[in-house]
Amino acid sequence: MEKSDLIYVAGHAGLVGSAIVRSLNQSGFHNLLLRTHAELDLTCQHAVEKLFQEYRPDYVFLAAAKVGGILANWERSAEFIYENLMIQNNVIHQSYVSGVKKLLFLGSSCIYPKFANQPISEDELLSGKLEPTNEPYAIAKIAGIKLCDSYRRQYQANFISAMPTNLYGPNDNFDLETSHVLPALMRKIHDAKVNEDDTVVVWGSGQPRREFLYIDDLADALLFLMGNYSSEGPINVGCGLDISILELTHLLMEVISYQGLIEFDQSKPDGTPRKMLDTTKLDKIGWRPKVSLKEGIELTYNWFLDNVAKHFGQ
Ligand code: GFB
Repeated sequence: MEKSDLIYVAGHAGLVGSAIVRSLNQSGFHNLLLRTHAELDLTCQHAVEKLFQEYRPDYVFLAAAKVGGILANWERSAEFIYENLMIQNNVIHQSYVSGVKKLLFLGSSCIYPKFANQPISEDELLSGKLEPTNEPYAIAKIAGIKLCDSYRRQYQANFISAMPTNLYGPNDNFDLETSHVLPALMRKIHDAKVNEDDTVVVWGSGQPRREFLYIDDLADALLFLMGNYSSEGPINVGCGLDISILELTHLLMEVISYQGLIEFDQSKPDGTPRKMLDTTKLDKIGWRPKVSLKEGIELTYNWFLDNVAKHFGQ
């Protein structure tokens, strides 16, 4: 990418998109095309066609998506499959029509089978049944990978697909119903501390294991891939370590300085027992994460205190 190139960051206001914009700005890229959800409905084919015809961006980071934690995926699966299919079909097709030099599509680790061999290699894709709680979302993301690969094969479009592990960091979603586990537990433990509650509720058994990548590490990896990777098929982006939800809860309690009891709400689903990514493919081309989980949680909690807790008057 040249500094003069026009770079469209679809979904720039979200957790991933805002980190990509930070990383681009820090790397000296300021010629950015940004549209909020209110300004542009990416599920509308004509609106997306109009944007690409008018601006003809050189590079596209497709970070816009309908995302959420295990409960949101389970309860609103029609929205998750419909909106994600529409967004990616519109942006990927118009990128081809308008001659975008390169597009990076963002998927998720939930595209892999529930009981994939661990750590999960890219070769496990479509080798088994998906986790039911997020199957519709996963199928939409798999369709996005196949769309990119098909445009690469039939039209020689330079479209790549990155599969990040569970992400967290500044600008995350802290809503207790729709968020992912790390921001949800951060908020719950903070609230328990402020309200002097004796217990904090953790969904499920606490036994599932998850891998967590700090969002600025992900953004750094995406800029690296945009500059150094150009092949068919997904490429995993992770940190190579996973932790049980119970261990995560204890780590969060340590950072937030809260000593209380943990209550497990077994009426909530555990989801996939484990989904740590094999990052050999990415290691081989020379990228490694920099931020440890404890350091990332400390950075995120400081952001939370300045931007979310204050908002709730805490
Ligand atoms: O992060 P999470 O919502 O989604 O849940 P997944 C991870 C694990 O944390 C599950 C447990 O076992 C949850 O039961 N958990 C414990 C909690 N307490 C909580 C809580 O208060 N809130 C939440 N949300 N979880 C997502 C997919 O799966 O992974 C998405 O649904 C996406 O589509 C994302 O792929 C990366 O990690 O299970």
